[in-house]
Amino acid sequence: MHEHKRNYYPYTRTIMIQPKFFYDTLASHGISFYAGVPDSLLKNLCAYITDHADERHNIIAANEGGAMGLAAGHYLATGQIPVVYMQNSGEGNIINPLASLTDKDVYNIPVLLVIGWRGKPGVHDEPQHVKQGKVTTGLLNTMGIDFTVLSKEEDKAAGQIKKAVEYMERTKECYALVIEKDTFDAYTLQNVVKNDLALSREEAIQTVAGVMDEKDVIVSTTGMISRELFEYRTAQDQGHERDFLTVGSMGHASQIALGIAMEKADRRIWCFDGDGACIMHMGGMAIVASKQPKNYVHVIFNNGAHDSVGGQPTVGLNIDLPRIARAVGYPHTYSVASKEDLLDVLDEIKSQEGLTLLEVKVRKGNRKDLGRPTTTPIQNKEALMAFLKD
Ligand SMILES: Cc1ncc(C[n+]2csc(CCOP(=O)(O)OP(=O)(O)O)c2C)c(N)n1
Repeated sequence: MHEHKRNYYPYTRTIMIQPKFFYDTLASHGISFYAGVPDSLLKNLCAYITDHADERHNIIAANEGGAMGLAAGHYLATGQIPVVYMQNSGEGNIINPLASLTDKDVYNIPVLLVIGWRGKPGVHDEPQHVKQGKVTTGLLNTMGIDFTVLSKEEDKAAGQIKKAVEYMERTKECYALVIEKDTFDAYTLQNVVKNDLALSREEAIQTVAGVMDEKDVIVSTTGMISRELFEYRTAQDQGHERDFLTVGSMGHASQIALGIAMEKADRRIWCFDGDGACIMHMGGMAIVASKQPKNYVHVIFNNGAHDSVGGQPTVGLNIDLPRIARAVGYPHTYSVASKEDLLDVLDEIKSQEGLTLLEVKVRKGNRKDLGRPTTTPIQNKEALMAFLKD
C-alpha cells in the first residue's frame, strides 16, 4: 500500500536542468559565445540564450556548418571556447568543418557542441529522425569527437561540463554534449520578436494549393509547412500523391523540385519553402535560376522565424528575397502579404510561363491541434512516382 502511494506521490517532479544553470555554468568557465540553428529539444535553452546573450554573442546561423565557421572565427579572435548548438540533423552540415577546419589534423580549434538527440533509439520520434537518432553518437565517434550525454541532474551536469572544458583546454579539440529529450526545464522567451502580418501560413498554403492544376506537383519543406499541406489534402478529401513532403533534408526542397521540374516540363512544379530552409542553403536559388525551368514556382512562406522548432528568429523579414531571386536570374518575382493580393498574383502566375519566385509574408504561429502525416515517407515517394508517370 505504502509503495503504491509512493508511485503516485503528487509532488514528484521530473528532474531537469534549468537553462539558467547551464548558461551560468558555461559562463563560469569563460564560455559566452553561441552560434547555431535552433532545435525543438533545445527550445528552452535557445530561448534563455536569446534573452541573455547580446546580438554579438548569439548568432542564429544559416546552417550548422556556418555556425562552426562563426565559432572558429570567434575562437581565432578571442582564444575563448565557443558553443555551437543544433539538432542532431545538423550533424550532416558540420561534418565538413569538423574534418577540415576544427580537427586536430588541421587547425585544432575547440568548440563545445550541444546536440539535441532526436530519434534516440527507444524513444518514439518522427521518421526523419529515426536514422539520424541511431547514428548520432556513432558519427561523433567516427569524427573522433569525445562526448557525453548530459545528465538531467544539475550537480552531475556541472561535473560533466567541467570535465569537457578541461578536455577542450588541454587538447584544443571539440567536445559534444548530447542532449536527450526533456533535459532542460521550461523557460519562456521574453524577447519575442512579433511580426504584425495578417495572413497565417496555413491559410496561405491552402490558398496556393487551392489554385493548382490537377497535374501540378508540390515539393514542400520540412516542418509545419508539410504538415499543414498534408492536413489540407485530408480535409479536402484529396489524395497525397501530388505532394512530396520533404520531412528532413532542410534547405534542399528547392533542389528536389528542380530535379523533378527539369524532367517533367509539361507540369508546373511548386516548391513550398520556408524562410529558414531557403536561407539554410540559399545557393540553391542560383542553381534553380541557372536552369531557367519555365514550369517552376518557388513559393517562400516567410514568417521571419524557425517556427517549427520554437519560433526563433531568422533574418527572413530583414532581407529582400524577391530582389535576391531577381539578382540570381528569376525572371518573375512577387511579394504579397494578404490573401487578396496572393489570389491576384496566383492568377497572373498561372497565366504566364517562366521561373517565378513568390514570397508570401505570413504571421508566426500554428494551429495547436496540427497533426503529422499519417502516411510513411516510402508511401509518399511511391504515390508521387506513380502520379508523375501518368
Ligand atoms: C539540418 C537541420 N537543422 C535543423 C533542423 C530542425 N528544424 C526543423 S524545421 C526548422 C525550422 C524551419 O523554419 P522555416 O523553414 O522558416 O519554416 P517554418 O517552421 O518557420 O514554417 C528547423 C530549424 C532540421 N530539420 N535540419
